[in-house]
Amino acid sequence: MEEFALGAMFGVYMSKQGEDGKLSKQAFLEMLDEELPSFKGQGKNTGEEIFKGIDMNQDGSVDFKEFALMVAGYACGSYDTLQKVMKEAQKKK
Ligand SMILES: [Ca+2]
Repeated sequence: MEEFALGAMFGVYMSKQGEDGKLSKQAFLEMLDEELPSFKGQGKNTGEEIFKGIDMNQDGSVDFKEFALMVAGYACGSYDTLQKVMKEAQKKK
């Protein structure tokens, strides 16, 4: 999937359920199921686990920065890569 498409997707789900430019956990899980089944399907990671990995500041929602990091990880092709990307991002904070 193109990264641009992922960005557009974020906008759609954000307007649907998010608030203040964030995706709620519920909206995020819905998006995973509907748009990115392969993201979950390729590993043993559940949507819950992926959400926890992505919600860096642990506020219970995914903001655009967190989403962008997910896209970067997704573009690299695997959840393992994504976890590395997230860890690096956290170190830099
Ligand atoms: Ca967050």
